[in-house]
Amino acid sequence: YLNMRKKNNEIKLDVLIVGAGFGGMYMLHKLRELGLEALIVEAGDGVGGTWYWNRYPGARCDVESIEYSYSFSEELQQEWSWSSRYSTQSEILKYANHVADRFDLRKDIKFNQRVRSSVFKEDLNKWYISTSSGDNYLAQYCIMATGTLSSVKEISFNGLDSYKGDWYVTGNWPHQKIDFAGKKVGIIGTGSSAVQAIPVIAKDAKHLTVFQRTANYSIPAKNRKLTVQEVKKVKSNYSSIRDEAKNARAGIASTVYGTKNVFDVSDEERNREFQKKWDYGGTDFNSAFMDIGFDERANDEAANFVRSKIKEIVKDGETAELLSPKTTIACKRLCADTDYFETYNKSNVDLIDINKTPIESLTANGLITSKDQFSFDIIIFATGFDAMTGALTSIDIIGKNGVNLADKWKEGPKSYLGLCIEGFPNMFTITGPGSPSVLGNMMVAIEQHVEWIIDCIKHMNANDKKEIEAELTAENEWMDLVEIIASSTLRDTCNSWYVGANVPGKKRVFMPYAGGYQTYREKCDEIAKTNYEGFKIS
Ligand code: N01
Repeated sequence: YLNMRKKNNEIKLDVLIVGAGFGGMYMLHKLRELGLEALIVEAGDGVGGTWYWNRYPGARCDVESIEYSYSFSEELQQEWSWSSRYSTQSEILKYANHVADRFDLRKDIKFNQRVRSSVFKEDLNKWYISTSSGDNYLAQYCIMATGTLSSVKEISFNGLDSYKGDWYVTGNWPHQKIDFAGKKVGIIGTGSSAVQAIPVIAKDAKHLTVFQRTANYSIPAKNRKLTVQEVKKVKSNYSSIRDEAKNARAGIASTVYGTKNVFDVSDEERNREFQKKWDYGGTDFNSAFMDIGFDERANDEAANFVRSKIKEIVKDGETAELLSPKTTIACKRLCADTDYFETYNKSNVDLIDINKTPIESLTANGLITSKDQFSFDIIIFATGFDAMTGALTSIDIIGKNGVNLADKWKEGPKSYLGLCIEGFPNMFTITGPGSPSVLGNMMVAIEQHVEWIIDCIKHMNANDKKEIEAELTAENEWMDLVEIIASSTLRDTCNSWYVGANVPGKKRVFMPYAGGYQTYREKCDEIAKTNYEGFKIS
């Protein structure tokens, strides 16, 4: 079918979507419903995005599976049953594949092709998109469903080439099972990925050495199997769960937000609330009180509670101190773990503070720090992502007047609503910088963006319009608002990937919209209702 439509090695489409993760798949499904010719180009050989690439041991969701799932099809939600409170990567990937099969998506997905460039042809109002396999597409709209944590940070340790052992990156994990039994393993990084991987690897490895730069807050996930009765109850109640999620600050229905400030209550009541959240498990610990994310003294109370838990769990005092984070608790994304701190009580696990003794170089057998030599059979880099912008700036995206997106974003990303970028007409970004995306439930954020884009394209077609572009003033005002909101919180108080501080040379800018998902959605709806205020439509 595609070959028939191919002329001059160029395939004409209404819409080209980049990426077959949850964003791209739903986008394709909705575009088909509109009767448009749409196609996904995907670098991997399967669907699932994040869940396709992040196959490291212990990888799981940190939003409850009931809520981290599509809401758009009643049949889909009735026929699919989640096994656990937080599902494994393999179960989520199975779900992604089920969705692809159920909605017959694969026939419009080109796998094993990476989009290399996307150039806006001003004379045609269309995007000319070229891929690694030599295919070219000409499309009215280009939709970037490229994910927020999908561009793995460059592994740039000295001596990597000389290292003779095996090495793996959590964000691009091999498809075959890695056997750690009897192996000496080193892992660099203690973010969410490492926090999930470390306890699992420590079970099998002969020895595991963890190299930590910054200690991280982690709350026990309290993961468990869901009972048949629970699943049944959820299935009969899905519509109200989804409604609640749509109207919640983080797009999660189950989060219970405290209605008091930390110092409104007695020490006993405060501790009781923290303990309740700790026992419930998962990442909504900070919602125990209203001001944890805003007031440093309040924040310190929450942080002290977690630090005291770490000291209770970890038997060796020095290790416990090293694992106790010194940053504010509302700054980085909280981790949700299963036996993370407990793992440091095992005799085969060591923790190295690389602030004190930095890694100097990898060697043929392992690595050297400023103090010691380590030999490893396997080294794991759990060093994170070029978040929110990396997946987009790694493609040559050329807009009007030959402007490259990477150049436009040198001083930090600019986008209107995290959906459209001035100078780049007819291009949409699903969960782009400037939208809440990573600050809440990605599935809710994805569905909202896809549905907004669909309504926008419908509006364009109904009015016989060919080009839509964000206005510069609207974009600037929006990004100013994103910054103002972030600076009213404690989110910018440490070196997180939210501000790009984890990537050397990246401009420090708080990228997601922190004003709450529900407020954001209302704003997007209002803009659509007022004839797309802030957009030039022609
Ligand atoms: O990445 P990270 P991640 N030398 O950037 C360290 C989502 N996610 O893949 O903090 C030495 O958080 C770095 O140290 P520092 C979730 O949103 C979700 O773990 O920069 N160390 C840090 O310890 C999460 O927030 C789940 O000082 C270096 C670690 O590597 C996001 O993805 C699971 C270094 C990187 O941590 C990213 O998590 C996994 C260097 N050169 C991920 N460079 C769920 O649970 C970096 N580090 C759903």
